[in-house]
Amino acid sequence: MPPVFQDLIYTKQAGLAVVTINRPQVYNAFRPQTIDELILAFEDAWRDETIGVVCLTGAEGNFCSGGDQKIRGDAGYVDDRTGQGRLHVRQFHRIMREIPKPVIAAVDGYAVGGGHILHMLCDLTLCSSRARFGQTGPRVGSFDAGFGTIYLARMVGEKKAREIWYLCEQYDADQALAMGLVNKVVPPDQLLEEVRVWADKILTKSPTALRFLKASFNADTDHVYGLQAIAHGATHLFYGTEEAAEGRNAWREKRPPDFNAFRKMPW
Ligand code: S0N
Repeated sequence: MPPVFQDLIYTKQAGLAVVTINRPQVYNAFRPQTIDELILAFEDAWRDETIGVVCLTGAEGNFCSGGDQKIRGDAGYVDDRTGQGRLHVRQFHRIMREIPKPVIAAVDGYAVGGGHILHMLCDLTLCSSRARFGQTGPRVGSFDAGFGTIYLARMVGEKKAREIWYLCEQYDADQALAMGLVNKVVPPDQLLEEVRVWADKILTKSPTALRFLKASFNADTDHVYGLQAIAHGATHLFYGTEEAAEGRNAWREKRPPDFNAFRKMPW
């Protein structure tokens, strides 16, 4: 029996596991429980010998809007099960990369912030014509360095990656296709059918060849794991600062942030 989840919808059919983040009221932003459930779903898909492809998607017209800013405290995202602040999305990043089966992102609507990192870390991305992509960290007092910077630059080039992070603008589906962020754009009502088509093609291929190819593609950036651990530790420390709080609070209060007081740090 597949595990039962609160924040996800998890289905398996004819070799394809579909993991749907199901928090549409916050555009599928993730909380600590969501991350824990995503890890469990991917572990299940990893173990299941009938599954050859995993699809990560979001419910009701959006992919994922990143960490849930409504529960962001000074020490991470507050886990309502324990009261602890957590910042552990990299544990999910790791299993997305290491599951020895291709992972396809199906992006409808927004894939922004930590949600943008999730689609990037999928092996392939199919998106709808209404998809929108972007990073938001420097606007909301956050940053996701490591794969979020180094792997993005591998994908779109250094100049474009820096633009994406420094300006925090949004890019539409055609722009994403042009810069190599996605594999194909389709009408919204055909997105999951297209995933099925791609999955069926992959399912006819040698699973062993695919797993070694995935490991080999990953090898080029596996060194980033250590940098990511340091970077996410830095983000954790950053969240305890007034500067980070200004970004978070401004977003919650729907006003522009004022970071001017923080440009004077003497290091
Ligand atoms: C997605 C945006 C652009 C949509 O704008 P639009 O269309 O104007 O709709 P809104 O009215 O803004 O949103 C609709 C409702 O959804 C809520 N909502 C949207 N996004 C979030 C969110 N991320 N968290 C909580 N709620 C969200 C809105 O509040 C609204 O609901 P109501 O009406 O009830 O207020 C726009 O919403 C937007 O910009 N969203 C925020 C995007 C963002 O900044 N995300 C966070 C970025 N940071 C991260 O993801 C870091 C987390 C992370 O992965 C990480 C990084 C480093 C180290 C560790 C970690 C870790 O987590 O472990």
